[in-house]
Amino acid sequence: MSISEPLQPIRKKIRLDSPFTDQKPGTSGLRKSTKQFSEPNYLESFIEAILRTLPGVNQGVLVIGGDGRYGNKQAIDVILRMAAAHGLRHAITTTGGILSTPAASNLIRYRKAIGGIILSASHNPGGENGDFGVKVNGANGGPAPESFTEQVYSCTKILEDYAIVDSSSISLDLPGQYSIGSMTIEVLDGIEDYISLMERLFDFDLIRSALKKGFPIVFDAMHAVTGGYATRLFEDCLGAPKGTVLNGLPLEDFGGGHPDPNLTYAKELADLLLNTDSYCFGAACDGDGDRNMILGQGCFVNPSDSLAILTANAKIVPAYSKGLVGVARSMPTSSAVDIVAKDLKIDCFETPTGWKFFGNLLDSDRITLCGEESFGTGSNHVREKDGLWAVLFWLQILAQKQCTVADLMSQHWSKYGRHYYSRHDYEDIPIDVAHDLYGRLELMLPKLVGQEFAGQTVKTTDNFSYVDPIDGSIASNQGLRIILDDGSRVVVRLSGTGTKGATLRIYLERYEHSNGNLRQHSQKALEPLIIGIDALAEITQRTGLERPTVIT
Ligand code: G16
Repeated sequence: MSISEPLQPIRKKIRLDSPFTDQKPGTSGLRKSTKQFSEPNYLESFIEAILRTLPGVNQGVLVIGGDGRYGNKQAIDVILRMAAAHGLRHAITTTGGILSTPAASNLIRYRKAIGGIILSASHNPGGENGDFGVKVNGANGGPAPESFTEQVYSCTKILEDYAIVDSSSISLDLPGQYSIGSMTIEVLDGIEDYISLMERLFDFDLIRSALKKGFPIVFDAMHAVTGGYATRLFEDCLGAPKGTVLNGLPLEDFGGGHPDPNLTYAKELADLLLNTDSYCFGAACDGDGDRNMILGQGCFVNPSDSLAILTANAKIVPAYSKGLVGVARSMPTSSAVDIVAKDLKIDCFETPTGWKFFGNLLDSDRITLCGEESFGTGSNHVREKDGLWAVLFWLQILAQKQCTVADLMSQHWSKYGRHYYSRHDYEDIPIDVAHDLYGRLELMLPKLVGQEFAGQTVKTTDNFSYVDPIDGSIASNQGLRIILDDGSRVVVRLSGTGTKGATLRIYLERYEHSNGNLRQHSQKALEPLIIGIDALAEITQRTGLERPTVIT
């Protein structure tokens, strides 16, 4: 079916006063409350700035999709009509407008699009009272670099109008071909291509036979974007029983939940694995499908350890059987992977927080795998972190080694030692309180060197900055680090992705050698650091919070 109407772009005046003045130019898009996005001209203004800034718009191909949250379909309708008004040749979107972030990255790459617009506020809650977001990915399939988002931001400050075509909405119910004026639109099944990619990377036969032999798994889609993907992958392709995927129906408000796969927000899954013996393996992904949490029976895998374990066992996976060229982790991620990289004699890079910093390293073939402590793991197969890819990677290793998650972790620690690790988040604290706390601690840093902290001596302190080894760009003010004599460290950062107040993140790490005590509870092992940073930065006193909002 085709909607043939004369293309009459109309220019609509923008009446909002500087709508994006509080946008953080460092993020690869815009994340705000749904209410804010519903204001007249708000979404349109931001899309206009993107379409004026993105290279290749005239006659280009654009991928558009989202995580299914409230506002997803309406936003796709607006973006398609604006894309037509800006002279795009072809737009690709998906049935129901559902497209996970890694699947979008894949589509952009293999359809040679100029980029993609992904409608998601990631792991933030959705619905009318939740959050909405617009992310922009470039032609390499990865999050747009800071230089691009800064240009978009500058453009939003001078916008006076936006261009849109007045046409009726196209249906996203079934795959099909449409057109608006001279722009063609393809609505495709957003799941198929992604599954084909996974089939090329992993040995599905091996995983299928391991599951068949009696290795019960469970996956929590958290009523978010991965529901359809996971059902097709685990239940249809890999033969796991029906019901393996929990909360598999994508809902506009994620069923009222917070689609962030951690022990607090994926509690239903955590209870199944940690407090019952029903399953050998459990996993969850976030709102847009790029994050993952891995659990074994009675055991939680912290994401820093997960990256180290995938690196150490990568040759098991067909796609990485020839070995890895290098790995990278974000600065606050524990150095568990560094030790493995050293053992494998491959490079290990330390980048600032945010997936976009891996882009140049991946594009220039300096790394194969990368990850962040915030439940993000990925490889050079796309340019985003990829939740279901990480789950398949784990299943492939377990199928090959025929062991449990807990056994694999123990074997890993007894070879490499254990990096006790935890992140404490203090959410929704007043912005001025957070900035005062951070600023005060930063001023104190130089004086701490040589002083006692948490029973050790402070070796170095700094505010992390990064020089990109490929293009020389500099990212400074990326987090305060206190590094102790025994290699333990505390990192303090302010989140760049929250939408309510400020979020203070405290990252704690302590290394225990392979012949040390590897069986402690993390919070116990990290206690001196936890007490030390609370006293030093006056966290409880200044925030009024007795304990962190989320501990992972
Ligand atoms: C948080 C995490 C980062 C992650 C970012 C975006 O940022 O700490 O590691 O890269 O979210 O994640 P997503 O793409 O899943 O939204 P911040 O600044 O809040 O710490």
